[in-house]
Amino acid sequence: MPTNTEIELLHEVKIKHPKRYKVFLLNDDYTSMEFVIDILMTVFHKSYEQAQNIMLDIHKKEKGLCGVYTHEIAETKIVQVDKKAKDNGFPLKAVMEQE
Ligand code: TYC
Repeated sequence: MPTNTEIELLHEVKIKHPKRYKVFLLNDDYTSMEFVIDILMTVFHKSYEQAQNIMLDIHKKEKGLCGVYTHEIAETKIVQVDKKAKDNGFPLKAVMEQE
């Protein structure tokens, strides 16, 4: 008689993990540092200190990782950044990349 574990193995229980997407903010010359910090805290739920570090990283290296999400959540973050930036007259952009 096979054990339960063996039966489970025979049935090959497969869990489908959703693909994950990295969301980055891009550097530009016009968006204020304060605004980027605000975006990182409100949209990406970073602490003030984390937000400051990520913002400075982007400022120096052209883009910075803000978080990793499922496709739908990553897309929502990008739309939120777009709307807030537009409302405040900044050209700030976010992009996503499959992990
Ligand atoms: N480079 C901008 C400045 O000097 C600041 C900035 C940082 C803009 C990060 C966008 O994603 C960004 N005001």
